Amino acid sequence: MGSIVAEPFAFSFDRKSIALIVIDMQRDFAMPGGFGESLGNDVSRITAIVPAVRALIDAFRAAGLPVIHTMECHRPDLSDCPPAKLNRGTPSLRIGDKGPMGRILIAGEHGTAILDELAPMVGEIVIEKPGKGAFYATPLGEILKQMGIRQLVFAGVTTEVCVQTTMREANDRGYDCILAEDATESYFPEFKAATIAMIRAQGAIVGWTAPVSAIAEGLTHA
Ligand code: TIU
Repeated sequence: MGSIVAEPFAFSFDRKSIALIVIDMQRDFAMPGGFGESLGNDVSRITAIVPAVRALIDAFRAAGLPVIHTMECHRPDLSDCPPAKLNRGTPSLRIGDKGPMGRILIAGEHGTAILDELAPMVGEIVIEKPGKGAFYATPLGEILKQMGIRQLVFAGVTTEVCVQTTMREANDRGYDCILAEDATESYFPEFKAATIAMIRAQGAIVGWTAPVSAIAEGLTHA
């Protein structure tokens, strides 16, 4: 068994049953002209965590442990995008509209792809998801069962939207979840801080949190 120095207390894991899930590190959330900016956000906060996310991915790859990537995206005909999502608010560009990086949040478009620095390696699982949570309308649950995964390390964006939603989905499905504090980011620093606090409150009611360095250290000794 391995152990990671974490809050609110040590996170125990078995190296045979732990995986990393990197949530939605896509151009659409990190680059000007994408979905994140269309919603009025400053996307430069997201690119700042790329080195930390890369360090965490490298630690899993070096340990020979699974790395799973997710992408929030929709089919070109938008048949998997409910009107409630498509028509929400007053973005400068809606899902499916043509932007400078291609159609917003559409599978296969340049802007929808994962950032080059964090691109999946051949053989790593990539989950395309139409919702904020990665379990909803995807094969993720079945894939994790087949792999025998019981503990999940989370990184990616945004902390309070797709990361937190997926952690809560996973927690309810019986996974022990830990969030890499410096490998996740929000457009709103106060939302990131609140999410980290609420995840680990009440004796890890949703899960644990720890910096990338502590997670990498735990993997090395497992
Ligand atoms: N807008 C926002 O904060 N996030 C999303 O729309 N998707 C993800 O978090 N990936």
